[in-house]
Amino acid sequence: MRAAAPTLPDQAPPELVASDDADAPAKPTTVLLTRRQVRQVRSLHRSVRITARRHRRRPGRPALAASAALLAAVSAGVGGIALALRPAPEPPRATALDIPVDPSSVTATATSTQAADGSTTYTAANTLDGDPATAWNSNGRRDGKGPGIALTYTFARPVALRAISLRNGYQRTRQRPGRSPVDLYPVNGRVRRLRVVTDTGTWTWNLADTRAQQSFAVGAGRTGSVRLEILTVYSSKTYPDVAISEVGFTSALER
Ligand SMILES: [Ca+2]
Repeated sequence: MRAAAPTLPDQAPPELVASDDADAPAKPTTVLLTRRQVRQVRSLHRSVRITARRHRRRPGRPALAASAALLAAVSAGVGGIALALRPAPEPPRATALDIPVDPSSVTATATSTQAADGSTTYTAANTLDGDPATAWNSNGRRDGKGPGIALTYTFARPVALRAISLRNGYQRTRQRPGRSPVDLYPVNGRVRRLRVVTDTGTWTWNLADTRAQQSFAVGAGRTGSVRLEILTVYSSKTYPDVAISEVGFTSALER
């Protein structure tokens, strides 16, 4: 009996067909191959064609089984390459599982604090109120321009700390009747470099001289507190105090 010569499939193998909906009609998709992978596919196709020609010249030989096996190998090879080239699934966004630490569950203290000026306070708690126009100010006249001064934030319960955010300087414009407004950002010092100390380690955080919020990814594990030790500052030419308007924390969501 003369066996039919094997033929290459007219359509792309199922592995090369993509569809978002399993029930929807499949649509061919484009697969990008490296030169090496192109050579592999061509070599496989060449082997099939040679086997098919031999089979036609010598009908009845058990070459059909071998050809079918080669066809399967081609499909598997192409499919394997397609699978290898399929974009890797995106890793889960770690940030989606991160949540802000409730500022009301954090207490802040500082080793140096400027005394209140009337109703205007400069305590470390001002960095947790969500208002950039209120700030912690050090007592620069007594304690120097900043290096060695530290802020400590203690959590009601230890948190799996992921990131710290900070708004540098005193981001308030002082308005007084009959006087020109005074931008208090440049006339107070700003933090340039911090040492971040948690229950699990110590890091150095270099900050920019900007009013924009800055973030520091810690990945520090569980900690009951964060200590921000000032190493260097952007000095002001007016007041010797250093200021921070806001500090926030992000922790991993814990079930
Ligand atoms: Ca504030």
